[in-house]
Parts: sequence; C-alpha cells; structure tokens
Amino acid sequence: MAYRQLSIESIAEYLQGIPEMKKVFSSFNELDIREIGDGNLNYVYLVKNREKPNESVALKQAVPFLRIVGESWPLPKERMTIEIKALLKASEWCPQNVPEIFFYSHEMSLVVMKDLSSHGVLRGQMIEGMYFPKLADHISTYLAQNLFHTSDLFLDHREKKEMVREFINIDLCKITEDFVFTHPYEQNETNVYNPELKESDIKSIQEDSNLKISVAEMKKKFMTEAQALIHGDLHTGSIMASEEETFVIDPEFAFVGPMGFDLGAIIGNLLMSYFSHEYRQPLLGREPYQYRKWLLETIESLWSEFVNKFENLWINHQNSSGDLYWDYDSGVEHFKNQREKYILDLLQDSIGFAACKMMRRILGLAKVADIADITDLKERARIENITLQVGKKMVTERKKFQSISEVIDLAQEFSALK
Ligand code: SR1
Ligand code: MG
Repeated sequence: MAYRQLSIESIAEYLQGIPEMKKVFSSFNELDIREIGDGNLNYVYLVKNREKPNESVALKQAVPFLRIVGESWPLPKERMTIEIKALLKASEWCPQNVPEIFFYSHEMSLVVMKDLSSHGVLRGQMIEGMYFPKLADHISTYLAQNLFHTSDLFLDHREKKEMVREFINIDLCKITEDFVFTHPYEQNETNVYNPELKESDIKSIQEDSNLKISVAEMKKKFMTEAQALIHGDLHTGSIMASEEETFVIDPEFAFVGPMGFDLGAIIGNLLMSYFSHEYRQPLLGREPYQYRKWLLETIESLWSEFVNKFENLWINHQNSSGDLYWDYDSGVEHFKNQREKYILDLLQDSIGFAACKMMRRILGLAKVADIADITDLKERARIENITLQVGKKMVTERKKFQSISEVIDLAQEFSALK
C-alpha cells in the first residue's frame, strides 16, 4: 500500500483492513481514536473499542517532516523502518522492556503496538513526583542486554558489520549532530533561550573554547564510534513506566554508535529532574530531600547494576564461547583488567554525553518540560544555569571521573541535597 498520512478520521477504516487487527478488536464500529503524541517528530494515536475498552492499541506513524517545526522541515518518513527494526531487535534481548508489536508497515511508516497508556510517560510522572522503585533495575537490564549483544564483544565480525549497514540512520543522526553537539554551542537561529537566563551564563558555554573542544570530541565519538546498536534518544520521554513495569519506546534514532550515548542520555535526564525538583517538590507540598535522594540513588544504582549485568554477560560469553573477542594469554587477571578499562572508558563517555544532552536542553531548540515548564522564569533560569555549569564541568573534566558517585557529588555541589 502506498504511503498516506493517516488521521483520526481514516484510522478505523485502515485498521479494519489489516488481518492482524482482528485478533485485537472484535468490532471496528465504535473505535475511540485520539492523537496522544507529545514528541517532536511523529504522530501517535490511541485506538480503543468504546464497547470493550481493553481492546486497544497505540498506532505511531512517521510523517515526511519534523513535527516540532512543520512541513517546512522535510525529514524522511523511512525513519520508521529503523524504529521498527530496533524494536524487534530489542525484543530479542529483553521483550519485557519493549512494547509488544501487533503490526507494522514499512510502506506506511507505521507501527501498531500494545497500548501502554496505563503506564504513562516517565518524564511526566517524574514531574509529578512519582517514584519508580524498579526503574534502575529495568533500565540497566535493557541497556546491558541490548548494548552487550549488539557489540563486537558478542557478535561475529560479519554479523556486526551487517548490523552497522542495516542501521545507517543518516537523517536522524544529523539531527543529533546539529541539535545536541553543534547549535547549542554557537549563536544559532534555532536556539531558544529563557528570557531570564543571563547572557553571561549563555556566553559561559558558547564562548568557552575549552568546552567547545570537549563537545567536539564527544561529537566525533558520536559520529565515528560504532560500538553497539544504541537507542539514540534514551531520555525520560522515551520510557513508559508504572511502579512494576518499564518499557523503552521510540528508537527511531537508533544506529550503531557509542554505548555511552544511551547511558549518558538517561543519566543526564535524571540529573535534570534532580535539579528541577529543588523547585518542584515544594510546589507539590513536600520537602525536596526524599524525592531528590531517590533520584540520585537511581542514577547510582542504574550505573552500578548496568556494570554488573554487562560484565556478567561478558564473562559468561567469554567462558562459554569458542569464538572470542580476545584471547587472554595471562588468563583471568588480564581479562579483568581489560573489563575495568572498558567500563571506565564507558563511564567517562557516558558523563561526557550526559553533559551534552543536558546543555542542549537549556540552550537548544528542544527543551525538557521538567525545567522548561517552570513558570517562574527567574527560578527556571537559576536551575538552567546549574544545569549548564554542571554540564560544563562534566564534559570538560570527564576523564578525571573514576566513579559514578563523583557525578552525584558534583550534582550536590551545585544543588545541595537538603
Ligand atoms: C529538533 S528534534 C528535537 C529532538 O527530539 C528528539 O526527542 C531528539 O532528542 C531530538 O534531538
Ligand atoms: Mg522520541
């Protein structure tokens, strides 16, 4: 079927023509269809049978332009092909953390998935101060499983390179190259600033040549390091969660890139949530301490659980596989040293990428509601500047960090936990 952009009016008829949908819907006569997409790129519809509300799906369709800007910004709708393949790949390694897919069409650039609306987008729920006790466990599993099994540590040389080719994602990588690693650090017409953010604060980033070199190094890594198949946009808006379950959605930015980009995205977003809750918790009628402490603990356990899980996968594979990534002449000790070096590099990469992901959300076009929706613009500017200054230290000094707890200490130096 040739591509056409679906609408609330045309979805029922479209779904009725798909045999797979007959397994979900007993009737197509009374479908309640709402557009619920809050992302920057695509349209997402929730489709529910009014008579039997547990018969429901989410339908996501890519349009041939960037939604946040409009039709004046063309963007190939074929990005959905990458998203579909990345969802299928992730479901090989941790089906419990990705939405079940009922149907997809590359021609229509759409995917029909399990309705996760009962879970809610993590960012929105965290803005409301909700706790997710299993988040660190689930996301560390998702990351360890996906990153290890799509890296050279696990894959055969041919399979890995074929995966690199299959996931070439030129246009969406270009968005990241521009909007994460370039425009926020220059005077660019796409940047958007809080009017209360001081010019000197903006200049402290955009006119610091040391910082710009560091960001350029991270950009180079992003563009050249084909380490594993990464999600490519793993912020808290790409996660749907309840207290019990966690689903990673929206991998349209997936490509074979540096692992630290995914780890950094989630760490950076949790840090921004931490900064924002200095202001938000009192608005919710609470002392900030408990929730912010939980956020810092989540960052710490997400990292340490990731390391444990990733290393265990590596050790088990090394012990059981005949086709090894590396032959360790001096045995166990040598292998341990290599793992430690690999993990330390990954930590420092993750810190550098987290920093870029934080600073771009303050200076660039696409914001995060945690901070950007703070209505008191002076307070917002204060928190924005904390984010910028922590980001600046993280990226320029990333190679000095030896542990995740040093990141937590840094966050508290700029925004005390009290
Ligand atoms: C200009 S597109 C803005 C952003 O939306 C996505 O979520 C990505 O983070 C992208 O950079
Ligand atoms: Mg997205």
